[in-house]
Amino acid sequence: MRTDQYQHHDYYLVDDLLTTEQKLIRETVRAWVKKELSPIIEDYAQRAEFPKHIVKGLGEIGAFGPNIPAEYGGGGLDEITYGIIMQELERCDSGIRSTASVQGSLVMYPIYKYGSEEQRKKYLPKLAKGEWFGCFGLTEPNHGSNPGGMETTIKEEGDYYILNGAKTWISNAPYADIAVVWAKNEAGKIKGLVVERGMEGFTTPTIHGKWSLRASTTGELVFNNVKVPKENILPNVEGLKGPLGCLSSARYGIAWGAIGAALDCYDTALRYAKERVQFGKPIAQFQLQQKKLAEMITEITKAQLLVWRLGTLKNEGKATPTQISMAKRNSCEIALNIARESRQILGGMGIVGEYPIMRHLMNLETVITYEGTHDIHLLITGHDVTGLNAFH
Ligand code: TGC
Ligand code: FAD
Repeated sequence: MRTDQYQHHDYYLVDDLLTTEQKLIRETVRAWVKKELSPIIEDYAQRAEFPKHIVKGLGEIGAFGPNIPAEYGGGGLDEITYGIIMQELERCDSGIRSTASVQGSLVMYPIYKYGSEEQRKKYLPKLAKGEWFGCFGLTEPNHGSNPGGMETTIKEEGDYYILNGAKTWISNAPYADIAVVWAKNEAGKIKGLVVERGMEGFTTPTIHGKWSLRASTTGELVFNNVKVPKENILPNVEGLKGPLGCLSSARYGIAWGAIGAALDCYDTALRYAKERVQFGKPIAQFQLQQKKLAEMITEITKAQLLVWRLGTLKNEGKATPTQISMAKRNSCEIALNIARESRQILGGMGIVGEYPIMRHLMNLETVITYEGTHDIHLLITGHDVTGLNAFH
């Protein structure tokens, strides 16, 4: 069992830009992570098992829907606080942040934003507490980066929609009580609906054999003539902007979160480099290792400032999806580079579970892929700055 020795790194005093409440919440989440998660996460990841029992705890610390209004069970907090919570969770493990991102941004957010008042009251408070667990089905076997091509359909039949098709690579699917699913209606328009476990013809097979995000569970959603009551359709959105709007919220959380993984790698590598002696000196005294560490903290600092600014824009309702894409892409890139460099600083010890670096490194290969691949976010920025669309 590993002792979590993490110490805070804030080279440019970004903390001065945070409120007292934001800092307090960060301390609370960090203390919870150190007590409840850090001691167990490596074992769960090694066994490729999701620590299901932590779902309730995540609900208790307010990790599910912190930016959803309190009247629906959310935290009623601002967007920077949301980002901070995601960062603290991902400092421990990207899969744990993923669990919270999906529940908050991809399940609660669409129900809050696009759902009826009845749907909000039925689902949100239970999801916020972690009594119900949700997943988000957009990606399909033939449509990943291009979700607009989806083949999953709904057909009206009396008081029901008949749902057919399949989603894949779905985080939380094997344990989810409900799934927010995106499907095309008879007019070819994309609609969102809430599918509940137990509905006939709905199954959630697990995807096995992942070398990444091993402490998070991933599966498929298979719909074989599933009768979904009409009241389960999300009435207030139509088209691809529905799921993409949810992604904007989740991508924002990842932009903060991935910096958490980077911080944990940097912190580990810095401590190790000061303690590990070769050629009669701590390796931190060698210029090559100092270059690595100095570049890491520089990139972390730039990313911290970028997401803080993005958070203030989001609080003012001014953050654009393209700004969010830039920050998600940047945080994933710097985090993955920092994980790779940190692993090298630890030499052979960099590959064992006694240190968190290899786990972060493997996790970040997913984080740089889901919620839009690295290429896709670059093309979104390219489209924005040139006005020319590379996709169509
Ligand atoms: P395009 O024509 O550009 O857009 C269609 C409509 O959507 C609007 N829109 C957005 N709205 C809100 N937020 C965004 N980020 C938006 N991006 C686009 C857009 O304005 C338009 O609206 P309207 O009113 O004109 O209809 O769509 P396109 O078909 O050309 O696709 C463009 C592209 C490539 C950018 C998009 O499809 C994309 O982002 N692809 C990547 C797919 C992706 O990110 N999948 C993620 C699946 S979920 C997941 O990975 C969860 S992992 C969770 C975890 O475990 O943490
Ligand atoms: P593809 O779209 O097939 O892309 C393959 C390669 O082609 C990539 O390098 C991509 O960048 C490149 N490419 C594609 N189009 C272009 C282009 N126009 N120009 C240049 N290059 C291009 N999805 C959900 O809906 N819900 C979830 O909860 C969820 N959780 C996930 C959990 C995990 C562990 C993983 C790995 C994925 C998850 N996903 C989820 C799916 C994820 O969003 C997709 O994997 C991702 O969007 C990429 O789709 P794809 O894997 O089909 O790759």
